Order: sequence, then structure tokens, then C-alpha cells
Amino acid sequence: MERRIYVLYGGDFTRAPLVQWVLEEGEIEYELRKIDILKGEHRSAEFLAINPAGLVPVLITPDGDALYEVAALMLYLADRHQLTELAPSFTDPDRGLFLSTVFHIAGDVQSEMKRYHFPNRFSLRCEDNVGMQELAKSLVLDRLNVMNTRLAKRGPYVLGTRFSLADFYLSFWVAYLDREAVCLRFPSIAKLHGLVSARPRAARYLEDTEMMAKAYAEMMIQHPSGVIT
Ligand SMILES: N[C@@H](CCC(=O)N[C@@H](CS)C(=O)NCC(=O)O)C(=O)O
Repeated sequence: MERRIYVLYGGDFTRAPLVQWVLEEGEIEYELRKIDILKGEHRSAEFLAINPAGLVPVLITPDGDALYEVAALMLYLADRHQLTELAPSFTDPDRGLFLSTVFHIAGDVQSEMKRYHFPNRFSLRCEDNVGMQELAKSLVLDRLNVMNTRLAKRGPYVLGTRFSLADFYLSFWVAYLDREAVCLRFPSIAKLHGLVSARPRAARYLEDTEMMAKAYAEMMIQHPSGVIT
């Protein structure tokens, strides 16, 4: 019988590196198929047949299921492959704080990051795009402020003295903001980011993400009405 491995649909300017990192930390075999969202490949008939929601990343499991939602993909892989150093197991008392943080990033940080990168989808007039972006950024910073306070009380990691994928998840979005400015303003997040960056597998992805963020910021200046419609 044919041996199947995971297939990850990802690519530049996407959050797929979050899933790649889990796959690599777990030494799980996978194939990466790149989707160019700047060229609109996520809206091609071929990709919509895989994910009708037209969103990247998508993970095809060895059983053939097509899964999406980045946080779900990370949790699924960690649970399925028992990567308990990345995600506390179901019976671990740290599981609650872990899930609470991961779901908060997925629901309340990522949604504002989406608004920040696609302001044209939320504002009625092109001239409101910059204001929409500023609002989204300020809401993300409010949420980071709360996390910073929590990390100052019980850090340096999200789970105190223990690293988990929640730390990489948070650091990834910090890299997608203005990392230097965020770190200057929030010392406990800066400390966390430094610790995550000291992990060689994570460092590579965080550096790439910062480069992507800078390139995307340039594109937003060149295309004030929206980089992707
Ligand atoms: N809630 C989804 C959102 C996925 C998402 O927005 N992905 C972006 C790339 S990071 C995308 O596909 N953007 C294309 C678009 O919105 O048109 C998740 O967290 O995985």
C-alpha cells in the first residue's frame, strides 16, 4: 500500500510557517505545496476544490482529510503525535491556560491582524483604509499589553517556566507587527520573543516572518487601496 505523508499548502505572506514549525519540531514528514496569495492562487478552482473557504494554510492528513484553521492544525499535530513538550496533554493542569491563550490569539489577535493587512475589506471608503489599519493595530497592542502584564507576573513563558507552542504562536504575530517597537513597549513580551528566538528552528521562521512583514508593509504603501482584494 502507498505510504502517505502530510501535505501542507502554504507559502509566502501566509501563517503556514506556524504549522511547518510544528511539523519540523515533531520531525514529522511532510511535503510543502506553495500557494501564491499575491497572485490570487488561493482563489483558483484547483485550490478551492481543496479548501472552499479559499484560505491558507491547509493540511492534508495521511488519511486524506483537508484541515484548515492554523491553531487547529498546530493543536491537532501536537496531540496526534504526542508532542507534549509543545502542547500539554489533556490531563495536564497547564492545558487550560494553554488553550485559553491559543484560542485568544486565534480569535482576537489574528482577526485584528487580518483587518490590519486587509483594511480594504472592512472600510467603506478607500480613504478610511489607513484609519482602519491604525484601529486594528491599536486593538492588537491592547491585547499584547494584557499578555505582557500576565507574563510579567507569571513568565517568562505563557505557561510560566515551561515552553509551549503558544510562545511561538505569540512570537510569530509579534514578528508580523513592528517587532522592535512592540518589544520596546512590552518588556515581558520582548523577553519571551528572545527566548523563542534562541530556539534554532523557531529563529529561522521568525526572521523570515519579519522579512515578509517588511515586504508586505512596502506593498501596502504602494497599493493603498489594498494589496489583495
Ligand atoms: N482563520 C484562518 C485564517 C487564514 C487566513 O486568513 N489566511 C490568509 C493567509 S495567512 C489567507 O489565506 N489570506 C487570503 C485572503 O484572505 O484572501 C486561520 O487562522 O488559519
